[in-house]
Order: sequence, then structure tokens, then C-alpha cells
Amino acid sequence: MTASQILKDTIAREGLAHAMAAHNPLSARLAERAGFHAIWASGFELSAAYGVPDASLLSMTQHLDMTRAICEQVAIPVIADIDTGYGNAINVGHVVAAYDRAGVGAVVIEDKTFPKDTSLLAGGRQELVRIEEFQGKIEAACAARSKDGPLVIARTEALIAGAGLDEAHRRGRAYVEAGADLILVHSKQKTPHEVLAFCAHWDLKTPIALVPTAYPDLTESKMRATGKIGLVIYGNHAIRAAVSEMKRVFARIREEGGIKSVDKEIVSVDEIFELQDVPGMKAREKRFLR
Ligand code: SPV
Ligand code: MG
Repeated sequence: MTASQILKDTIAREGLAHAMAAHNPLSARLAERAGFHAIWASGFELSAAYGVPDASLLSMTQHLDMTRAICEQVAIPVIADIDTGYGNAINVGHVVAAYDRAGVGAVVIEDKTFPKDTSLLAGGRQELVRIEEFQGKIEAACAARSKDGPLVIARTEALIAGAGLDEAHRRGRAYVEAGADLILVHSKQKTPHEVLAFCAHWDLKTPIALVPTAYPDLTESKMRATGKIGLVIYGNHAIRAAVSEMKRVFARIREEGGIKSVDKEIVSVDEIFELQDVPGMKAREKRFLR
């Protein structure tokens, strides 16, 4: 089965698939072992890992290289965040074919202008492209993928841009018409009211995807209860968890002038060896080195 078929099956079987963000293969492996159905190859996380804003500063190649490396190390589907598609519909076709070859299970394209600004930033520059233009991008994405290639998830930023629920619905419907497999509706409201209102009035069969970073009260059981949400993406919890723990450990080492007490609190070097598949390498050494 291809990655997209696995993702589609998971949504059909579970009702709701869950994806955890990753910024490298190691974080993706940890998410896979924690039991997530899929990996979100997040533009925000990779930008943060490079120490730059999530504002179309990284190249497609930088994101694709990391996404490919992630795909090589996990068995679960990878959902690629391709931002605005790095240009117009022609660029989108080129980009989707490349991510398809890398083995992703889905791509998410958002309806903002290039260069984009990150969605959750207060006062961010949030400009939407015309609906027809974005339909062209969705159609180009669908035309560029191979048979059973990545699902095309169309992401509307209408709520992020303050354009309102009617505009979000208009765009969601137009994107389904253009061939989108799921509609991701993003919101930066601190409560789930806005996205729940979107779901309540969504009368198409196409599943909705959410990124509940701003409204953490919306649990998976509440999402399931709507009967409309097929995918939840935890958008930045790998990089935030990593930063929390690095800050804590680094501060302790400076406070204590050494590593004696933190050594017992953090994972062992042996655990890192295992995460790197050193045991697999050792088995291959035994077999092949003569
Ligand atoms: C990302 O993780 O890159 C996303 C989600 O697109 S958000 O940062 O909330 O826009
Ligand atoms: Mg992103």
C-alpha cells in the first residue's frame, strides 16, 4: 500500500487520524513510537530548527530534503507542509511531483500569497490568493501526482486572515470542487468555537483537518463527536517539547557547574544508540564484514 492509501484507510477505520509534527527523522521516529498515525513535516518546526521565521525563507529543497530523510526512517505516512506551493500552479505541479517521489502520503497547500507569513503570529501579514487561482493550484497538484500518490489537502487561511466563516466555507467548497481530498481550516482563536461553527455548517462529505495549537481545549473525543473531522495535526509540539527540555537541562548544567545531576535525568547515550539503529548496524557488521 502507498502512504496515501494507508492514511486514507486510517481515516476510514479510526474516524480521526492523528499526526505529530517533526523537524527531523529522530523526532519523527519518536512520534511513530509514541503511536501517532502520521508525521507532519512542519514548515514551522523546520524553520525554527534553522533559527529563522516561518515566512517562506527556507527553500523547497531544504524542506524536501528533510521530508525525504523523515520518509526514509518511519513506516507511517508523512504529511508534507508545502506552504503556498513555492509559487504559482506551475511551481505547485513541480513541487508535488518531487514530494510524491520522496514518498509522502499527503501534501498540504495553503491559500496565502507567497511569501507567506506564519499563521499564529499576532499581527502577521495574512493575504489570501483569489479562489480561482488556488483552484488552479489544487488541480495542478492533483494532476502532478502519480496513481495512489499523495492526498491533496487544501488549507484555507480565511479565518486566520479575518475573512470570516462564509468566506472559509466558500473557499472550502471551491477547493473540494477542484479536487481536494481534505479541507484544512486553520484558526488562531483561543477557543474552538470558530472551527466548530465551521464544522457544524460543513455539509460536504470531504473530511476536515484541524491544527488545534491555539485552542488546546478541543480534544480528540470532541473532534470525533462532530463526525466531520478526519485529521488532527499537532503542529509544533516536537520543537516546543525539545526547546522546553533543552532550556531546563542547559540551565541546570550552568547552575551546577557540571553534568552530574542531569546525567541521571536525561536519556542515556545507549538509548540514542538504539534510536540511531546501532544494533541493526552491529548485526550487519557480523553478517557482512569479513
Ligand atoms: C506548521 O506547522 O508549519 C503549520 C501549522 O503550518 S502553523 O504553524 O500553525 O501554521
Ligand atoms: Mg506551515
